[in-house]
Parts: sequence; structure tokens; C-alpha cells
Amino acid sequence: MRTSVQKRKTKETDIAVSLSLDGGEVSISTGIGFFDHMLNAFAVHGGFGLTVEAIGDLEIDGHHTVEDVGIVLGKAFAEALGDKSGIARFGTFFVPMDEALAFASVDISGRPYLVFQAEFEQERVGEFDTCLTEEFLRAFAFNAGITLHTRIEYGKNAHHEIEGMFKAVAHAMRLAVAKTSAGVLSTKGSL
Ligand SMILES: [Mn+2]
Repeated sequence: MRTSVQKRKTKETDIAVSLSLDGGEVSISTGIGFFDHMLNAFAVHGGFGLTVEAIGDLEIDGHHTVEDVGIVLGKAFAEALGDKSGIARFGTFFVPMDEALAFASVDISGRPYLVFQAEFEQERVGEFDTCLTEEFLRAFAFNAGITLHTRIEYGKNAHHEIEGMFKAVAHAMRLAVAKTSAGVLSTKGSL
């Protein structure tokens, strides 16, 4: 079973995540409406079962909550993927959303890296600070142990741009975690 249950509690946040790479229940609650919308889109478009219960210090702002959900979600992927054998490893996808076009490419490499190329004209979408998009994806990529490149090719509306980006990352991850009959896809023999 390609699943993981993760819990993480600090003075700033209390987070529980359950993940199945092969689908299942989707239920998201972080206290930040737009972030819930993005995580829900990520799960549905990735074909993942995902529950996220996060209670964070939103009286300060959303930073700790968003970054820490990225950490915990990343750890869940790392555990669910195990030794990374029998997967496609790479995934690349473009998602258009109205006027915006988002790109994501992933290598489930064991080598954490994030390339993030996007500048949002609006500082916020609802209660979500748009700059937290990069913080989330960095925490996710580094804790999952993946190389992730993502970019907004063009666009104007930050809601469309960020939603397109989450969907592009979701589809890239869906392709990369897809089961294959091969063993570990590496000339080194392990990842
Ligand atoms: Mn939307």
C-alpha cells in the first residue's frame, strides 16, 4: 500500500496528514479557504487520497500553517514512495486556466530542489498571501525529496495562476508516481 500517515505538532502548528498515492477520501481543513481550495485541487487532479487537518497560528498570518503543511505533505510522499522502485519517476505537465498558463516538471530523484518562476500581481487571494505559494512548494519538494520546477508562463489573475500551478504540479506528480513494471529507474540502481 502506497500510503502514509503523518503528524507534526510545534508551538506554531498542529498538523495531521494522511495520503494514498492510489486515491481515496479527500478532506482538507487548514483554516485558510484558498489554501484548502488549492490542496483539494492538488488531491483531485493528482488522483490522491488526501486528508489534511491543520490548526495554525493564523492570528499572526498564514505563513507557518502553509509552510508546515508543505513539510508534512512532503514527508508523507517520501514515506508513501518508499524506495521509489516501480514508478515512472518523471512527470511534466502544462495547465491553462483562463488567461494563465502554468508549467510543472518533477523528478522523484531523492535530490530535493525547487525552481520557482512566478511573480504575482496581487499580494493576496482571499486570506492567502500569494508569496506563500513558493514557501509551500519549497517545503513540499525538500521534504518529499523531489526535484520540482514550476513556472507561470503568463497570466494576470493570481487566483488563476496559483490554481493552474497547483494543478500542474498535481498532474506532474500523478505521472511521476505512476506504477511501472520496472524496478528503480536509475543508472545507479537506487534513488
Ligand atoms: Mn478556483
